[in-house]
Amino acid sequence: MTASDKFGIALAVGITIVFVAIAASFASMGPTQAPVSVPTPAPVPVPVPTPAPAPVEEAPVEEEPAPVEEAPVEEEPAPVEEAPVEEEPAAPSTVDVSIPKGSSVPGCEENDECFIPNMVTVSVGGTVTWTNDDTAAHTVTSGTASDGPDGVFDSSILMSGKTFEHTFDEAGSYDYFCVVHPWMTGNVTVE
Ligand SMILES: [Cu+2]
Repeated sequence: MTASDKFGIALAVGITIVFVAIAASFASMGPTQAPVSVPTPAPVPVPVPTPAPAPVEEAPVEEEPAPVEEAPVEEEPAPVEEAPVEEEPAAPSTVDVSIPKGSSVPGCEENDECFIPNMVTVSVGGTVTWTNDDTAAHTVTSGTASDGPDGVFDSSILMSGKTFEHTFDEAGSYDYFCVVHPWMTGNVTVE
């Protein structure tokens, strides 16, 4: 072994020792706190709030006015045509009355048939004509059997087949009778 060999070994040993010593010193220092590089989180992109779109102001819907319901026009009822007042037929201006057969015997008064018709109506100014159709004589005398003749008209004795007439110029009710047969009564209404 040469001197240079020895030197080489010695150098190697020495280097080794140095390394060991360094290693030991490192070991004694404890685990080196390796700076942990904390990964900073990538910045979360803050979402930029998009400005809410301004609310479109809705054009106020013009409310269509409710259709005014037209009040149904009440139809005026057609004026009721007044029924023409039935004009009472004007009283006749002439009336005939018969003095029937058998009226000289009581009984005709039960059916108001001593004068036929026993009640008549004539217009003012109208005329009533009595005809004696009986075989007996009679009278047509205004008034009543109970109160007697009133003087308005009187045929006096009217023989069979004869006639008597009287014109009434004033409205009113005229009773008459036969003075011979007081049960014979009649009436003339003038209007
Ligand atoms: Cu008579």
